[in-house]
Amino acid sequence: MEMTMRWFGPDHDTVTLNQIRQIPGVKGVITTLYDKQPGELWEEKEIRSLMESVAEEGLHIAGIESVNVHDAIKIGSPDKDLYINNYVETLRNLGKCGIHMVCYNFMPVFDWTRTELARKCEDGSTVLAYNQDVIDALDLDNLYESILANSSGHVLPGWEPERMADGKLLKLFNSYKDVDEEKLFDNLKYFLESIMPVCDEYNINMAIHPDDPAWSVYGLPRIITNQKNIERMMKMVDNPHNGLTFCSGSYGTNLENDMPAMIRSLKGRIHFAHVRNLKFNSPRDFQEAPHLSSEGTFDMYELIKALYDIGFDGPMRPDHGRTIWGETGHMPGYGLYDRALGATYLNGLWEAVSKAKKADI
Ligand code: DNO
Repeated sequence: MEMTMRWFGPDHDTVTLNQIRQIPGVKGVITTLYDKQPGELWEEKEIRSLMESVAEEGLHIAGIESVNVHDAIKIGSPDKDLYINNYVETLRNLGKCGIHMVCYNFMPVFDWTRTELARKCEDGSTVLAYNQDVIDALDLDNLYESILANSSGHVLPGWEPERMADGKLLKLFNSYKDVDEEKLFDNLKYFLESIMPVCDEYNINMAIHPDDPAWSVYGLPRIITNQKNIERMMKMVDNPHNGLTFCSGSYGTNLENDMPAMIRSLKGRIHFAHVRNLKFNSPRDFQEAPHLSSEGTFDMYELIKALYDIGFDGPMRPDHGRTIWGETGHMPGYGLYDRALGATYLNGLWEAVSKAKKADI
């Protein structure tokens, strides 16, 4: 396992590489070419220049989050092959640069969805939160506008104005009208079959991110939500490079998901781990919590133990943090302080689990 931090690049992140470097045990970042639109080709020289800026600060790129998949591929529209070709070439360029892990998602229209970006907690911190009743009462444009209004001026990943502003969201939404779960599985299969050869050639682990929350939002199909569907996905393109990002904060939104058991069933197919905790007011009203087990719903020790037991050796990162200690202006969920606490806690759990296991032998 390698502990990492997500970094959005010099123009989009308030957290600097030097700050990341000062977090104990963190040498790798998970990053992206943030200004690229889904479907656009990543040139090799652009990737190399990103790598150099990270190396100058004594860090390295442990993986990409994300190379976003164009909606045409998810919808299965006639122009999908154009975007798939760009995706394949992008993977080839990443492979040439020695990058071996790519996180992506296959969620229609929205990436992660939250209804509040700064819910106040008793201790004065703020957190991201989701309440299904709020979603049910909001029309789509209002959802986009409210996310935009609370994003501290950042373009949030997955909420690009190029796709959603000026009424585009409704059009986009409409273009998914014939896509149900079965069709989405078919389109994912087609995409994966097209990219596996280049992944095999350059040893690139594809790590699909789960749908967050792990259920349908606004009637859109969502498929990466539970063990049954993950198994289906793993089997339909049975190649170790077809793997996943195990995100506890996303699979964990559905309290029926037994996450340690899911991890144990996925040996060799988890290529990236996002680890965070949640607190529930009701099954469909939750908020993000400090990483520590006792502050939320999940037993983080059991999650880490399961990852250790299956021999997980990919990058892990603390996930969304609370906003604490007066930090301002950062990408919601991605300030420095609470994520640094999370990284340190997760490193501590990993050390404890690994030493206990070694002592057993
Ligand atoms: C949210 C993130 C997601 C993730 C994408 C991967 O904070 O975990 O936006 O990066 O779904 O493509």
